[in-house]
Amino acid sequence: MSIKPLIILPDPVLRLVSKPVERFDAPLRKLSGDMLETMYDAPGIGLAAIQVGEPLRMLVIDLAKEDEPKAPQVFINPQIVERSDERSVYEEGCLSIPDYYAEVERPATVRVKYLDLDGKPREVTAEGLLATCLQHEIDHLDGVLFIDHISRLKRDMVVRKFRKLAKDRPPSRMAV
Ligand code: GNR
Ligand code: NI
Repeated sequence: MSIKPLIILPDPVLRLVSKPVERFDAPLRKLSGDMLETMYDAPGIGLAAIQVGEPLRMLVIDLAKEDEPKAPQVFINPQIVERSDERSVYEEGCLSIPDYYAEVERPATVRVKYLDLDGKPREVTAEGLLATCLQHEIDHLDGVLFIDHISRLKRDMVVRKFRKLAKDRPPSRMAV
């Protein structure tokens, strides 16, 4: 397994719409392992494939606390099939927008259909942090970032700041 460089705002790759996974093979397992290792290293609680430059509809999540055993979860071709009317607000962050945090309101509960690494259909009803994290990650698969859910004023400020930062550093994908 290996740690991959993270794609950072304002890289246009983050705006791509990812393609469904069709092959449940060794390279897919390798990618999911690399994504988990990259997420643990960051550290983060979730990661979408596009954040390491792979436009595939796949995401990983681990909500285990530091003193708990690892609990990696892989979601392939996930689809939200039901959203609660009830909303909840979480302070969100994103590994592709380092050190920026903002409150986002989303459905409190979602039902998600997805495939596991063997291509087997699965379903989960998620609430709390898992619901928020799944929605944040599934947004990534459609090129949507959590800053798209905050006010335009705040979003413009963040994007401007990251554009400036990008000018002072070489594109991360060249830094291999
Ligand atoms: O590590 C992460 N923490 C987080 C906190 C609140 C809501 C969503 C997240 S996901 C984020 C990792 C990330 O950027 N995933 O795409
Ligand atoms: Ni993110």
